[in-house]
Amino acid sequence: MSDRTLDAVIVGAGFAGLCMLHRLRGLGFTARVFEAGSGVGGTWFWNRYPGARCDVESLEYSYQFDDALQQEWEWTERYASQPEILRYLNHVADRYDLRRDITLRTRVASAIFDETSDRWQVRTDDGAEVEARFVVMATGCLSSTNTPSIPGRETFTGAMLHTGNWPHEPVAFAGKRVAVIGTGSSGIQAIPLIAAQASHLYVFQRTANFSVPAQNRPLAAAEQLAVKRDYAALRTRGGQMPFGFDTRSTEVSALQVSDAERRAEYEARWAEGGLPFLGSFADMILDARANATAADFIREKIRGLVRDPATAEKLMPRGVVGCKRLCSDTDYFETFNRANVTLVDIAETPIQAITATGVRTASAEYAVDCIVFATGFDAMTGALTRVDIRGKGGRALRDKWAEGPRTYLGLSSAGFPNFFIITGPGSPSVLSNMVPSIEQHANWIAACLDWMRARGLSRIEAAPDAEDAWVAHVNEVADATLYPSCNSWYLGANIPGKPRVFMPYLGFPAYVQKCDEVVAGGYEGFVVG
Ligand code: NA7
Repeated sequence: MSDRTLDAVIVGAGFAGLCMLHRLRGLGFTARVFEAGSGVGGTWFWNRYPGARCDVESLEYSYQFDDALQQEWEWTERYASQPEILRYLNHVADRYDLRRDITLRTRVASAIFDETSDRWQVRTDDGAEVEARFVVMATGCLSSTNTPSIPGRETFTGAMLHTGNWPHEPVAFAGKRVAVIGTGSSGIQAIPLIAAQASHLYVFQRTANFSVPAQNRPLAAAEQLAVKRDYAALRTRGGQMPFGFDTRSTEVSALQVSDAERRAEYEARWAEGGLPFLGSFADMILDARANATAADFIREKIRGLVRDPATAEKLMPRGVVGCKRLCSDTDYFETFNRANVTLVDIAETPIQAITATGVRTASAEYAVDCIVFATGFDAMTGALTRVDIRGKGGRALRDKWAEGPRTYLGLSSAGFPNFFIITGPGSPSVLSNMVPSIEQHANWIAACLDWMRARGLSRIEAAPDAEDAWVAHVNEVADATLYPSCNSWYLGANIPGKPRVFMPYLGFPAYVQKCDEVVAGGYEGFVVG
C-alpha cells in the first residue's frame, strides 16, 4: 500500500460519519471524512428550521458506544431540539478528537474503483484526489432536498427557503406574509412557530397527515438519572422493538380487544405522546381494519382540536396511519384556530404557478413575502446517486439502481467491492431509530475490515445471488404490510419519475440477527478475496 492510500474515505460527518471514523481509528485504520457542510452534524447541521426536533426521545437518539459519554451528556428535553443535537455532535467531534481527520466544505464528486489495485480513486469538488481501499457512504437518508419545479419559481421576488437547507442566520417572519408548502414532519414542526410570528401564514397542503402530540417536556433530572442507572436496559429494550426504540409495542391485535379497551389504549398513548402510538397494537401496520381504528381515533381528535369544521375536515388524513411517517407535533392542529393562519387545500385547487409576488392556485392568488418549501427529500438514494460512483467494469451505481436500489443488507451492492453504505436502502434505517442503526452498521463495517486485515484479504463484495435474495426478502416483508399502499417517500413516490420501490427494511431485531449470522457464517453472501 502506498503512503498516500488511506484505509477508508468516509463521506459525510453526521451521526454516521463521526461514528465510523471513531470506530476505524480505534482499530488503527487511517480514514478521512469529507463533508459538504461547513460544520459537522449532517441532518442536524442542515435542518435548522424553527421547531426542528427529533421524533425519537433524546435518551434513545444518542450514541451508546461509550458509556462515559451517555452517562455524562445531559439532555434537557424529552425530545431534543436541533440546536441541542448539533451541540451534542460537536461535543462528540471534540471529545474523540475527530476533527483532525475531517475535511469540511468539501463534497465528494466521484469515487471510481480500480480493479487492478483494489483501490478507490475519490475525487472531491475542489479537484483533489485521494486513494482509499474502502469507501463508506455516510451520506444520510434525508440529505438530498426536494424542491418541486413549480412554474414561475424563479420569478418570485421574495425569500425562498427549504426546511432541509435552512440559513444559519436567524430568519425573521415578524410582519411577513408567509407560504409554507408541504405538511410532512418538517412542515408540521415549523408551522406553529412561523404562525406565531408571521402577519399571515398560508399553509399549502397536498395531503393531510396523521400527527400525534409529541408531549415534549423538560427532562427531569430524576427521570434521566433513572435511565442512566441502567442505561443498558433501555438500549436492550429498544433493540428488541420493531423500530429499534422503546415503542412499548404489544403483541395484542387491535381487533381482539373491546372498543372500550382499544380506545383506552389509544387515549393512553395520545396522552403519553410521540411515535410509541404506533406500538399500540401489533397489527397496526399489518391489517387495514386494525389501522382504521387508529385512523378514526386520530380524526376524532382533530375534529376536537380544530374549531372550524370545514378546516378540520380538510386536515383529516384519509389513508393509513404510519404508512407515511407518522408526525409528532406541538400544537400543530391548534395552530389552525389562529386568525392569521389559512389552510389552502391544494389537492382541491392545485398550485398552478409561483408569481413574482406569491402563489397562484386554480382558484386564487396568495400574495406572500416568503415561501418555505417543506417538501422533503429525495430520500435514501438521492445522496448516493448524485455522487458518480463507479464499480467493476466502470459501471455507475446510479445506472445499476435505475429501476430502484439493489443492495445486500443495505450495506453493500454487488459489483461495488470494498464499498459500504451506512443505513442504506434495504436496511431498517428510516424505519428505525437511526442512531442505533448507524452504530450497528459502523460496528459491522469496522469488524469486517478488521477481519479482512487479519486474513490478508483485499476485496469484499456482495454476491449477486445473495443480493437478489435479500432484495426479494425486503419486498416480501414490505408487501405483507400496509406500507406499499400510499405514496410515501419510503417508496420514492414523492419524487416524480423515481421508481416505486419500498426501500427500508421493516424489523430491526430480525435484521440485526441476520447481520450477525452473516458474520458468523464467514461473511456469508459476500465474495471475499
Ligand atoms: P416529507 O415527509 O416528504 O413531506 C413533504 C411534504 O411536502 C408533504 O406534505 C408533501 O405532500 C409535500 N409536497 C411534496 N412535493 C410537493 C409538491 N410538488 N407540491 C405540494 N406539496 C408537495 O418531508 P419532511 O421534510 O416533512 O419530512 C421528512 C422526514 O424527515 C420525516 O419523515 C422525518 O423522518 C424527518 P404529499 O404528502 O407528497 O402529497
